[in-house]
Amino acid sequence: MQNRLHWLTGFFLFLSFQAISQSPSPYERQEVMIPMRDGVRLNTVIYTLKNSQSPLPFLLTRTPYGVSHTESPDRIPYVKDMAEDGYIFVYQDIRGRYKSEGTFEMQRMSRNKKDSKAIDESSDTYDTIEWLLATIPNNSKKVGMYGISYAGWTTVMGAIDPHPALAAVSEQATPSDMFLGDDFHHNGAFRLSYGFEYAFMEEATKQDSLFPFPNYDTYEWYLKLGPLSNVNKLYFKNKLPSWNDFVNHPNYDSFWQKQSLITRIDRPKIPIMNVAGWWDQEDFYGPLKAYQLWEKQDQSHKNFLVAGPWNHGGWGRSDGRTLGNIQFDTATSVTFRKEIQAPWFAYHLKGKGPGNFPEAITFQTGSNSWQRYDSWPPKEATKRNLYFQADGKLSFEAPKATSGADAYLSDPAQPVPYRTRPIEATYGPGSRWRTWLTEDQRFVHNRPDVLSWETDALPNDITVTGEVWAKLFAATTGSDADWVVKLIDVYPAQYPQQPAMGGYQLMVANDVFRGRFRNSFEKPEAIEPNKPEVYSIDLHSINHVFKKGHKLMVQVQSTWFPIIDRNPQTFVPTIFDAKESDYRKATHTIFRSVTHPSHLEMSVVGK
Ligand code: PG9
Repeated sequence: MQNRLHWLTGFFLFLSFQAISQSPSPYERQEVMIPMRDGVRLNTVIYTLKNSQSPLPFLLTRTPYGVSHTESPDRIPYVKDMAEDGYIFVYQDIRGRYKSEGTFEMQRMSRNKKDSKAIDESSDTYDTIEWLLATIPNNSKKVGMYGISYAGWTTVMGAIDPHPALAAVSEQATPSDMFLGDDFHHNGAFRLSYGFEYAFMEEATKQDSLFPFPNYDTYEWYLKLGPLSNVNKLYFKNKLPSWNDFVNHPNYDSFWQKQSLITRIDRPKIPIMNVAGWWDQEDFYGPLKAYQLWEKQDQSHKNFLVAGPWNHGGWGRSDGRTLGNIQFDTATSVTFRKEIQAPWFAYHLKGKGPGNFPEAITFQTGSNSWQRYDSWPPKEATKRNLYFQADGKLSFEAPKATSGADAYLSDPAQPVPYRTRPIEATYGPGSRWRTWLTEDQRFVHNRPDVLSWETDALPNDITVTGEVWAKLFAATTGSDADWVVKLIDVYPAQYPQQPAMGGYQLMVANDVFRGRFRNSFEKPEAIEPNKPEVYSIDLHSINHVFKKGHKLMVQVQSTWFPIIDRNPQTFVPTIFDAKESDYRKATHTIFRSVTHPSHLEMSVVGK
């Protein structure tokens, strides 16, 4: 991530930071090859403090995105507060990437522990730490590890089987489960544009490379691509292992289960700070899930959560005052870096500071304030149901009518774009990928294939802190369907604080569910046409105040393209083998009656 921060959006920030930082760096750089137990050597950049009086702990980050260009840590906004405290900073190319030897394998984690020469990211972390302790002079024999996304995941790999010197970690935006909620699928729905472009970026060559789209608007390109089988036929030719894995594992089989942190995480053995961004466009499910999994077995208060109003890795980049069009009134990323991240490592690695970290620190959007909690979600939250009603209304009262439904025609040939077109390549020039979750949803509101329900203007604030679930009672004329549910904060039409935000539709929770998996993610089943079924869809946790005068809105749609591949709406054993003729229009019905009361279940604090 460090490199991608640099290479992509972070590049200019780094440059501008350098411009104001003229004084010579107190850090000294070396680049070395560190041997692993099987003889493979990993390229590693090490920054040591030139005139350190006392032994210093290490801060290690391991990434697939290239480390050779990494600036001195006192010049990188993400870590400069820690650099001021003094550490030995270590950046490593993981196996098979950039200047490291060996072969890259996406999320390599399953070594046979009985074989002393077997390797994975956990053993590579262990061997790196062993080498650092023995080789780098003036070290305090303590190590911390941190990183965003892939480097968050390598941090988890360090923590599940920790070297004895690993004293504290901060995983930030780790993926937890690539079938259920992170980069490659959500609830079984395949994240087409991300999966396709990321597999190419990491596996076509040893260094990151972008797929050469002929079109600027990739919406058009993906639509013309047709059935997914065309990817290998026309472009990848079975050469990219991750794409082949997507094709060969269309269900939640042992391939995904073995890789999931759900089957890996047990008791937290060292202090862990999990960090999530409310509008993380890549791995939002991951850090919340990792926190929850560790928390279940946390008897000695080692596991912590921080969440803020950020996109993927936003806490490491900008000052965090805004995201897209949304303002937070305060520099949330600076607060994280200075007042949370730096003190966390200073306490655990250097014994500095009081160390009284609350269980959870989360930024509450809407009220724009940091909140501290001694449990997450907070115990005082109560469940309230927000029901779909006739005439596009939403209310906290259950429907009384014995019948009632709304319907729409969903056409895979005209899918709803997930963000405003042109949809630039995910990491391509000018890409607005990083802020799409904050985009004004009016761009699809009133499309005939997007249904909306909304409350009246709120007489009082409503605070939702904790989980949001959709319980959708729905039927289709087809035999498979996707259900996308979005919870939206509708700003008042007149909004003097920021006039351009008048009437804005801000998504605060969302997800997609692939209907074939309603009974089991392992065994997909066709949907019986026209039969109402209930779909429970995890819209994840939020901490948001819907302010007085705003409205709550729910939108439901069945395409979200091309981030989600098109569901043929005709059941086929695997969508990766679907034929052009399997993709058919279908009418979907959302029920709102006494017997089929579609609603959102929300964790509400206060009245
Ligand atoms: N979201 C990216 C990723 C992490 C892990 C596996 C695959 C992709 C990332 O930003 O690193």
